[in-house]
Amino acid sequence: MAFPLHGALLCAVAVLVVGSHRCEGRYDAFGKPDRVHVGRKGGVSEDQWFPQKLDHFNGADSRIWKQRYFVNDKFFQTGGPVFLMIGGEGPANPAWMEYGTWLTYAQKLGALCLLLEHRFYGKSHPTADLSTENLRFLSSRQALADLAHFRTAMAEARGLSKAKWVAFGGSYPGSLAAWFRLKYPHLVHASVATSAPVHASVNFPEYLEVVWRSLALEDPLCPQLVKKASDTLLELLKDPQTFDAIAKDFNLCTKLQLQTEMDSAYFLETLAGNFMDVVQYNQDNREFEGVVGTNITIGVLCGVMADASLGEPYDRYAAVARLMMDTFSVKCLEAVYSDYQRDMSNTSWDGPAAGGGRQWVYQTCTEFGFYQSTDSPNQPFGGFPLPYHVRQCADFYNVSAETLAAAVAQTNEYYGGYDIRTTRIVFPNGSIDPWHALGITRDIDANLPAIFIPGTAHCANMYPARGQDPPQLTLARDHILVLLQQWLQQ
Ligand SMILES: *[C@@H]1O[C@H](CO)[C@@H](O)[C@H](O)[C@H]1NC(C)=O
Ligand SMILES: *[C@@H]1O[C@H](CO)[C@@H](O)[C@H](O)[C@H]1NC(C)=O
Ligand SMILES: *[C@@H]1O[C@H](CO)[C@@H](O)[C@H](O)[C@H]1NC(C)=O
Ligand SMILES: CC(=O)N[C@H]1CO[C@H](CO)[C@@H](O)[C@@H]1O
Repeated sequence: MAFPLHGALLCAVAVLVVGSHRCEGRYDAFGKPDRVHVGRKGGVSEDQWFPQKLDHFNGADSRIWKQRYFVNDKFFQTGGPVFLMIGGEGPANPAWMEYGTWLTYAQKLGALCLLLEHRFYGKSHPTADLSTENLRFLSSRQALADLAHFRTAMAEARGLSKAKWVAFGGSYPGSLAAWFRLKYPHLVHASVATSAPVHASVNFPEYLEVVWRSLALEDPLCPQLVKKASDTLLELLKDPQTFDAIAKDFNLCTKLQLQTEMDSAYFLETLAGNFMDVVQYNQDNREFEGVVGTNITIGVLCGVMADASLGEPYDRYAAVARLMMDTFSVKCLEAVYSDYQRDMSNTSWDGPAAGGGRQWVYQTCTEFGFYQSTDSPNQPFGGFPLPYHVRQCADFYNVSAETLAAAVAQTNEYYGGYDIRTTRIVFPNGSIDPWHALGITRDIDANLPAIFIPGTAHCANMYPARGQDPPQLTLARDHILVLLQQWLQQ
C-alpha cells in the first residue's frame, strides 16, 4: 500500500514488487541467443538471457542488452506448437512456468512453453537507470519488436521455424498478445488475449463504475455505504481541525497535511484503492504466485461496510483501511503526495518505484492513459479527478497534458483500438473485472471471438483451475482449448 498503483493492469505473469535487482550483462556485445538449456528435472529452466536490441527502430543504433526469459519443455512433443507467454508491467514470475491454465493446454497439445519478461521490468534492464531520457526506449512497440526478434531467434536456435506459435497474455500483456498477432501475423499463428484493454483512453471513469456494480452484486447497499463514507470524508477534509482525528482513524504515518489538491487526491485515491484492488482480483486463484490477502474478497469488504457495530459508514470505511493494513503487514498508511512524487521520480534500479511503478506510469503517460478518475457520477468515490492523474505525467516525466492526449490518440491509430483487424485471437473477459470496459466484449467475427465469463474478475481464466470454480469459468477454459485445437489445424 506504500505503492498505490491501484487498478494497475497487473495480472497474470507479472508481480509488482517494490525494489528490484540489478542484473549483469547490459550492453554486452552482440551474440547468439544463450545456449538453450534442455531443462532441469522438471523441464523448467532457471533465468535465461537473450541479447536484444535497445532500439529496434534505429538501424544505426547497435546497442544491446540482455532480456530474461524462462523455458518449460516438459510437455513438448516434436511437431508441437510453441506457446509464448508475454511478460507485463512487473517482474516475470517463474511460478507461471509451473502453474496456470496455459500449461494444461500445453500438456494436451504438446507445446513448448516460453515466458519473456517485458523490457524495463523485473531483471530485464535495457539501460543503466530509469531516467526519463532512458525511458524513451520503453514502449509497447519496442516490446512487440522484442517479442518478434525473440520468436525469430528462438525458432532458429531450436529448429522451430515450422512450428505454430501461440501468444498468451493477461491484462496489458493480453493487449500485447493481440497486437503481436496484429502486427506480426507471419510470426504468431494465434493469440489468447485475456482481459485485454485494447482501446487506449486518457480518462477511464468507467473503471469505478464497474467497481460500483461489482460491489452492488454482492449487496446493493454496499456501494451506497461506501459512497456515504467517502462523502463524509470529503466533507471532513474541508476542515483542518478534523485532520488529527482523520490521521488517527486511518492510521496515517504522519500528520495529515493538505497543501494542494494533489495531496488530498492522493490520500483519497489511496483509500479507494482498497476497494479497487479487491474488486479487480476478487476470488482469483492467485495464491500460487505468492500473493497474500487473497482471502479479502468483495464479500469481506461489504461485510465490514454493513457492520453497524463499527459505527457510522465513515468508521467502517476506516476499518476497511485498517483491515487492509493488517493483511498486508503495513504498519501505518503513507499518503503524502510529495513522498510519492519523490519515490516515483527516483531513477535508480534500486529505487522505491523500480519494481514497476515508475515504468508503468510512464507508459500510461506516453501511450495509454487509463486514468481511473472519479469523473463519473455513477461511482462511489470522490476527489481524484482526471487533472490529478494528468498532472503526475508532468511531475514525474515532464509530459504535458497535450503530449499525453496526442500519444494516446496515436496508440489507437497505430493498433486500431476496438477495431482490430486480423484473425485467430480470442478475447476472454470477466464481468466484474473493471478492465472489461476497454476490452473486446463481443465477437468481432468468427475468427475474433470474445468469451464472456459472468461473475469473474481480472484474468480469472488464466489461473490454475480449482474445485470451487464456477461452471462458466470451467466452460470458458474448455472453450479456449477447443479454439486452440481448431486454429492449430489451420
Ligand atoms: C486472511 O488470512 C490471514 C492469513 O491466513 C488471516 O490472518 C486473516 O485473519 C484472514 N482474514 C480474513 C478477513 O479472513
Ligand atoms: C533512490 O533510491 C535509492 C534506493 O532506495 C536511494 O539510495 C537513493 O538515495 C534515491 N535517490 C534519490 C535521488 O532520492
Ligand atoms: C520539459 O518539457 C519542455 C517542453 O518540451 C521543455 O522545454 C523543458 O526543457 C523540459 N524541462 C525539463 C526539466 O526537462
Ligand atoms: C461484461 C461484459 O462486457 N461482458 C461481455 C463479454 O463478452 C461477451 C461476448 O462473449 C458479451 O456478451 C458480454 O457482454
